[in-house]
Amino acid sequence: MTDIIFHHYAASPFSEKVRVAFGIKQIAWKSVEIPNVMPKPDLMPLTGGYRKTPVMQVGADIFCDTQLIMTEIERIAPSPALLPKDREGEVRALAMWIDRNIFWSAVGLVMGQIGDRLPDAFKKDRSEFSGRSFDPAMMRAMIPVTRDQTYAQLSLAETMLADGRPFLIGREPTLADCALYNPVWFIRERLDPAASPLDRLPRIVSWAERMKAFGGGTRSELKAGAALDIAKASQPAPASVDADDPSGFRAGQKLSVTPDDTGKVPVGGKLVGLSADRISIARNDPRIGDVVVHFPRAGFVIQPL
Ligand SMILES: N[C@@H](CCC(=O)N[C@@H](CS)C(=O)NCC(=O)O)C(=O)O
Repeated sequence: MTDIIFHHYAASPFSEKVRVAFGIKQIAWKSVEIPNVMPKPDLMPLTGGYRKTPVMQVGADIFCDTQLIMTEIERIAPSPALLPKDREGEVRALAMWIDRNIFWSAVGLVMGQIGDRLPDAFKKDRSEFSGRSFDPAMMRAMIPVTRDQTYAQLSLAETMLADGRPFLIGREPTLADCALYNPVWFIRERLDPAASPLDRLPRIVSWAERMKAFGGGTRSELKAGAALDIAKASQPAPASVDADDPSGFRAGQKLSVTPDDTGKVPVGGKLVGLSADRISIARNDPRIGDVVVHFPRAGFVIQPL
């Protein structure tokens, strides 16, 4: 198996969603630390412009967004399953709700409390990233709202645990647990392990302790330059385009792919892979040669170039 190379930084909650999956599956992986703000000069040759954190690399295949990174990890290391075959749609839908709703309430809550202590470079970067001014005073004023929203949404997860099950949908952890660990970990790390509203959600707190106990798998450090050398020395894996896809896009067509929410930087290339789940585009970079960049379909806008 070609090594998993994970581009991330310690304080990134979406990275923690993946690191805990490495822990559950007891996977060995190589860690490349990336900056938490732009510029990211050693990441751009790989992604072609996608700037979010994390990114996963396997040789010359680059996987963007944890939605896709998690399904790819499941393919590489199927056991223990985070996407149980009979419940895959359900856990992926739960993960989507958590990523797109609970996460943002939790970020608002945390930033409302620590935003004014963050460096100006971070505030400027996150204003560009989100398309909205990163305004600590406004976020502080919004704490009652963000705390309410975090409480109301986490209460749904607390209800799921009410019958004594150890994990969200049953006896074993799934992708849904990894997704929920992202905002809960963020609140616990940046505020306090029992910060409000977690102090009202005892089942979530015990569940978070169970998740923490999985650790983060077997990590070894890799220099960013070495990851680029690996991409250069590798060939992308074959991919295929579904000729029946409702978009009508054809193999070889030039397209751009852009996240629909934050960090909206288009990545251009030639279509080499298309399914309901993912879009894969081939690009060439002067430093590393041919790579294929893979994105999920949900939450990404595809446009012909
Ligand atoms: N939908 C993305 C969200 C990733 C995301 O928003 N990550 C944050 C860090 S946790 C980010 O990219 N922040 C800006 C940055 O790191 O440059 C995913 O699932 O990977």
